[in-house]
Amino acid sequence: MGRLVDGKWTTQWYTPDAEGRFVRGETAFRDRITADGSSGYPPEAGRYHLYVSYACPWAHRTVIARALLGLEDAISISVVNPFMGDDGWTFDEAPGVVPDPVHQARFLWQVYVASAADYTGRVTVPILLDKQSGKIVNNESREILRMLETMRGGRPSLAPEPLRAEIDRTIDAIYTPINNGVYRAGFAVSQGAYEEGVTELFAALDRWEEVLSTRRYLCGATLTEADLCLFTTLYRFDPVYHGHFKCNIQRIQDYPNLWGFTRDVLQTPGVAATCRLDHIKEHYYRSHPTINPTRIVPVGPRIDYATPHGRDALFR
Ligand SMILES: N[C@@H](CCC(=O)N[C@@H](CS)C(=O)NCC(=O)O)C(=O)O
Repeated sequence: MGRLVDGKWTTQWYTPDAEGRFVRGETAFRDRITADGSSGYPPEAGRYHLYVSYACPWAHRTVIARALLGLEDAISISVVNPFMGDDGWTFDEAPGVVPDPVHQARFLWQVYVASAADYTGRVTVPILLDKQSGKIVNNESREILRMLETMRGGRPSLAPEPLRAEIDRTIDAIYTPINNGVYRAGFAVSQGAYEEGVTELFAALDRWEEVLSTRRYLCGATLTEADLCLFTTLYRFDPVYHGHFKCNIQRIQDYPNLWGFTRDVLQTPGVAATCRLDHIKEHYYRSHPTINPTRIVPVGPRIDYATPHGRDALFR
């Protein structure tokens, strides 16, 4: 999938390795907003723009952080159409799509090319862009999360200093088996690669289920970036990864603690408004013809996310 436009870019879902494993590429734009502005990017309200997809778990992390850190007025946002076809992400009109006010792009690749004329590579969300120069600052969700932290007003931190090392270790620990694990299972093109991905995924879910039986959040009593990183994968799990990516050893709803945790984060004020299951289902089921050639989007499953989680009382 993907194509060359004026020799400027290519995008491909993935190039499997010799054993059929999904291999995720490195992100290209890695500048930083720093508190002292020494990077050339000071934490200035009104200066930065976020490009996201509501469907994408990586982008979703940054949308939640923007809401919880009170940055909705300070950082503007554009939302792509959930369907990703041969042209990659677009701003084609649909419910929930927010067009690009900076470059008036129709295709997301145009934002990359406007930033680096010779850019070739994957065209991904999220993107944090500097409106002053029109250039992409960074397109790695985890780094964007930490940058939003420097712009935080009076809201509670999602990466408090004393917990930072543990937050970083936790984000590292869940990345390969869980966040990327669902893709390693779903995009595998050999039985062996799929089984490797799905087995590691469920072994990790079992492990974190245990951890979450002893503490409310991954790093203790405080909601942190690490929880957002886990949440955006768990939220998509039963409606999409379980069926579409064949991650079906069991559901998240079958894990009392992971399921309670999912509802706990979702019911945190500000989070539900960032969650769009319609974009999520539309994106995955319609955009991967090798996995779902009919592009039919399933109607179910019916899931009650509003059930009280009780985790506040449990870990008081
Ligand atoms: N490492 C990146 C991954 C971002 C990513 O892979 N985003 C997906 C959407 S879920 C995307 O835009 N894919 C388009 C493509 O690969 O062509 C991050 O965490 O920000």
